[in-house]
Amino acid sequence: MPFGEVVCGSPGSGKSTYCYGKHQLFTALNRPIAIVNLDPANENIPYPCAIDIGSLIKLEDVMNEFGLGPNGGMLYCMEYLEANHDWLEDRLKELDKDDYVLFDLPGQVELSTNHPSVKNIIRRLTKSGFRLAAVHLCDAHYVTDASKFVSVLMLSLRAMLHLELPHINVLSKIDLIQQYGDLDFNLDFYTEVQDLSYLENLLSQQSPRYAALNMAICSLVEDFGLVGFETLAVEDKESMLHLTHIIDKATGCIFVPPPSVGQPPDTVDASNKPSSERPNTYSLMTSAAGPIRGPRSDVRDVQERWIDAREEYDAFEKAQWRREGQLVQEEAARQKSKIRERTSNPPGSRGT
Ligand SMILES: Nc1nc2c(ncn2[C@@H]2O[C@H](COP(=O)(O)OP(=O)(O)O)[C@@H](O)[C@H]2O)c(=O)[nH]1
Ligand SMILES: [Mg+2]
Repeated sequence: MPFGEVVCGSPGSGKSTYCYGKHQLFTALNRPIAIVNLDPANENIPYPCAIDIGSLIKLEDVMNEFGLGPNGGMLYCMEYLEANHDWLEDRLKELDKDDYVLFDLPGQVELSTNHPSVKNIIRRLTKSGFRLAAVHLCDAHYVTDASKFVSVLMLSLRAMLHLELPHINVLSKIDLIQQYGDLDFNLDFYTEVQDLSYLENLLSQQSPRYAALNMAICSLVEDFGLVGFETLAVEDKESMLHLTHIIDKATGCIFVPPPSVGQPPDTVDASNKPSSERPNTYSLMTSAAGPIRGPRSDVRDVQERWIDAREEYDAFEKAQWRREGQLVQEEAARQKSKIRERTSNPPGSRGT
């Protein structure tokens, strides 16, 4: 049963960068991963692409042939993909059965809020056995303005209701949020979406004419009780790990590391390695279902890292990297001198 993610969000919200980050993380974790680019407008794709919609249809050809603009052309491409679902299914069958599959979607908002093609494609994938979660990226700078935050809430709710998947909303580029000025509330106010009535003053200052309408939207969002946000800074390993854990929990995915060489597949690692070096396969269920812990698992940690004490953390991390670099250089120098010693003094040379 293949697991995966449908990565959606407005243009520039960081979808392709996230897919690349996830590819790097999974490769480091020895988790097999494949990325499917479904965005025909994606130029200079940063990640290794297992399947590319560009080999089925090109946005430029559609625009030239039908005289469409980029938006109309994009919708045509997605309708074409829907009509040629066999193409996608055949390519997906060629992937490794253990691959975790990321679908990098185009940024056109209507695709995840009202246009039916993406929804129909997802429905067919789900029917064919995919266990998917929607990961909806929203640029974190929108939370620095109350009325923009209301738009993001509406957009997120709409995408949740439209895509009908386990859904994780994410405030992306959280590492840049400090650049946009002080937040009116702590970050947890925006991620937990608990009591939006606090926005009333700000909304009536910013757009007095529509304050009542904005508040009605807020209470609608609150009534559904569905919208909440995770945060993401794609270059922060802890942030990526935390988000991965949340998504795995949403899809029910538990990654069982492959057994050591020589063991039959699907068995636990029974090698003689010390337990600290072996995957803890016996308690996988317990740890997967347990509470999520880790350095960025609490939004207050995220606030401290990226807002309250960003400079101090940056300086600390820089010093750590420098130290790690030094250690690597020292180790390389040590190895080099060992090799030099061995070549100038080969074993057995003493006796001759
Ligand atoms: N600082 C920072 N920049 C990011 C992050 N994620 C994406 N970006 C930048 O945002 C821009 C748009 O990203 P891209 O992945 O192309 O967005 P897409 O249109 O949603 O695929 C690029 O310049 C990325 O480098 C992040 O977590 N932190
Ligand atoms: Mg992209």
